[in-house]
Amino acid sequence: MTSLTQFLIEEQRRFPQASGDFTLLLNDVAVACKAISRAVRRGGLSGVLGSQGTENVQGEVQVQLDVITNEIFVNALNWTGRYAAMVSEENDELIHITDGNPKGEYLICFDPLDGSSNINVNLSVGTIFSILHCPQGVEHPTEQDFLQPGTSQVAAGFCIYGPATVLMLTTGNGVNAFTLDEEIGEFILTRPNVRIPEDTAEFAVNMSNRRFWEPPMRRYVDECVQGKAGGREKDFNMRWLASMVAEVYRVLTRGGLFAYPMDEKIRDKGGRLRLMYEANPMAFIVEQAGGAASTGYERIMEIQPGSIHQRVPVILGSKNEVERLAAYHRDAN
Ligand code: AFP
Repeated sequence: MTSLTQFLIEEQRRFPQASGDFTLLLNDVAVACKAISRAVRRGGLSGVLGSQGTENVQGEVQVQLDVITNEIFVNALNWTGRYAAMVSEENDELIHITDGNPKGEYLICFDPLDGSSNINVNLSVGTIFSILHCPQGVEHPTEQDFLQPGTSQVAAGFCIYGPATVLMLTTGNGVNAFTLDEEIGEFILTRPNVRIPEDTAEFAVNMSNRRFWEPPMRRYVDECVQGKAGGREKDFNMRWLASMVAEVYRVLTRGGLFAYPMDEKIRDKGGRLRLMYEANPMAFIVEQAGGAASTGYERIMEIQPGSIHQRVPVILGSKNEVERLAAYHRDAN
């Protein structure tokens, strides 16, 4: 039985010069996820499943647990001295480290409760995080210091609050999954070296948006729906959970293609999913597990961000299907 703590310390031993700060910051994130897991599981008992009655920077109505989990995550990291600043889906501006607290050399972007519109119907939700280096010599980070492409991430992960609470983590050396043993309060390594099958017969997309999609997306999904009758070599299955963490966890378990593509309703916003704390961390994990992650037109992790809440189209999962769909976009161009 390997705990997350043991795993991280053994990883750290591979880098003799390591200060231990990186190991500790990942442990801090894990503690925050444990606290969020408890808050989510007790949501109904604490009477906080309803709407907060406010909107976040995305113009989306916040549920109470959006705000509660955001506070948990910020408070769990603010004191540690490992971060120079934070970006949250729930905060318009950067979150600066409280005066008097030491600052560190890392930046973190996170969505404290992705899929929160599912919370009151008791479906899986999760926390997504992405960790970057703060540029050398920057004492007071600005938004500009966060605008690094996904290839600059030093770690990324998500914690899914489903039948089990599972932390999926990459530090650039593959992907490993840790299941929370609530009786001892430890994340235990349950899925070392997670890999995504290169082929799949399962796609996940919100079909109600079909009429708004670009032609390559419509072509790809129509072919999947028609299956062997439409020229594909197999029939396909479909899923849509409206919770990215749950979709990506399934893709990391049995393969698949997940897409929230560009559509005419959201073109002016740039897409639905946020680059810095949804698309980039998920792309890092998926690529590290042998999958692919694209906007349809370019590799997500090579996008140069323009703002901390920038949105992008997302197509990710089994490599051969993502590449087929990307080829349809190139053909259309
Ligand atoms: P919420 O966090 O507002 O529930 O949005 C979740 C999400 O960003 C992503 O996790 C889902 O894949 C996607 O939205 C679902 O979008 P639709 O509700 O349009 O299907």
